[in-house]
Amino acid sequence: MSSIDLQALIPNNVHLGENRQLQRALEHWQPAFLNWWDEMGPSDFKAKEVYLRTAVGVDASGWASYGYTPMPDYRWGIFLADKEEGRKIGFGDHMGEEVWQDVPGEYRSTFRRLIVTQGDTEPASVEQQRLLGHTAPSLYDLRNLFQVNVEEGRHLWAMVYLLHAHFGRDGREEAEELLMRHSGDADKPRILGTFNEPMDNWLSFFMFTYFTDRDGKFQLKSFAESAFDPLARTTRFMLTEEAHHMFVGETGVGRVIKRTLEVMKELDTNDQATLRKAGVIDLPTIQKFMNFWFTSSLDLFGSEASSNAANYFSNGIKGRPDEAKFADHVELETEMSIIVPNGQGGLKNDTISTRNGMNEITRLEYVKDCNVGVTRWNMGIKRAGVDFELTLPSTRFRREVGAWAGNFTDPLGNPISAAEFEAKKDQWLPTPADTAFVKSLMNRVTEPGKMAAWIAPPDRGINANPLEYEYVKL
Ligand code: BYC
Repeated sequence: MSSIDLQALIPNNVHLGENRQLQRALEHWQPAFLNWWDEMGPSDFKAKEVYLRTAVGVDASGWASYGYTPMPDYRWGIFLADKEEGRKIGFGDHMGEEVWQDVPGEYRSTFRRLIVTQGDTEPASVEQQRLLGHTAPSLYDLRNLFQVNVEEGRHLWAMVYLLHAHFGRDGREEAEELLMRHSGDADKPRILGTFNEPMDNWLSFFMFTYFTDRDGKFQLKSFAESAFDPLARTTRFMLTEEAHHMFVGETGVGRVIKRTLEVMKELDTNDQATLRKAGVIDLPTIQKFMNFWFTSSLDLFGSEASSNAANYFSNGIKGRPDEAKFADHVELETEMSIIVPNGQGGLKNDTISTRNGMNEITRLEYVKDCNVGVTRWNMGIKRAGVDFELTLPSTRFRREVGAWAGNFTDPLGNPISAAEFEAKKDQWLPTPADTAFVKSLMNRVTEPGKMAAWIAPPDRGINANPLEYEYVKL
């Protein structure tokens, strides 16, 4: 197992102390990061002690320690999963060759672009969530928000380490730029669409951590297959932390639904106005928020047919999530079918090479994974005896990237006219009034163990602590 230097200015298991130049470069970037955290991170909670999990190693059995820390003192470190001796490239044209410990010159700009894109999403999400602390429904949720935030900060460190260690001066410049673009900024926005969406309520936060963090899971899984071993090792460890973020999303949405079902039962109604008046979020509104964040996250996988994606796969840059479970790891002459607009208001099947379809293959795996939680939420609804089912919309619905961008469909994926979409979109997507209503419920609850009225308590506390634990000392 790799040795861990926790005492260093930058905790790490990459022997940073043995590479003075790299250490100096990263120590130079560190104050810029802290400055960014100060200006763009969670607002107004700097001095507060938060019960946080900190990565202190990469051993599956004991990689984290828990304790009170003010967020600016969080030990953001560089942790790579242990090296797998003799690891070979598992897919594409270089299949079976030794993995690379450095970036081959011919793939340098591609790797740089992908690492920058991945890195860009991490601080972007912290910026999006910056103000949510003011309206947290409980101390438990407030702590989870901050846990997610500090870990996204660490994921930025993970990408910045690769940029500094393997991309020389260009990499250092990109690392600086990662702190200059900002979510929603008119002049210098974040790279990918979803990360510029405003997030001003906790229902959106839970949907984001369920759907958008799950894109993170699948992109990281693709990188975990990479022939560039430091990228594979970095992302493998990031996945360990990522699981908690999706847990926050799944249980968060589940608790919102649970509370709504309780009030539906109490009042014996499914009338939207009555439920809203009673201070809970009606199920059709939850469906609309789900439609929004799911479809936005679908765009993050890129175009259905992408020569970029084919090149990533052929060259060993980015594999499919869990590549080992596919039968053919080269896909040299294989083909697959995708559904695209037929140019006359309908749809048709197109045959493309499997390599060109890598984004779509990953997206479909993602959709399957999204459905697991939806099924669990529906079981709760069914158990409560309520006749309502949440459903993921079609991957053709409301797309802004790929074959369906600029084409309109209903949530089932049936092509419709722009006029029909315009006329019906308020039934399918959150309206300004829906968002205003959800926002109106967002009042801060700070008493340990207490919950806002629109959300049920979680089943258990954090790290075997009771729910009444003081997760943030305000
Ligand atoms: N918005 O050939 P295509 C996470 C661009 S989330 C705007 O299909 P490609 C996290 C694309 O860049 C995971 N632009 O693209 C979650 C390309 O631009 P250029 C983040 C978009 O390259 C929560 C052009 O459209 N990680 O970790 O096959 C909290 C042509 O498209 C979008 C990654 O994304 C979009 N949605 O695939 C915190 C992994 N989609 O080059 C963190 C790194 C596409 O023509 N990124 N474009 O200017 C990649 O692997 C790929 O860039 C993509 C797209 C999968 C995003």
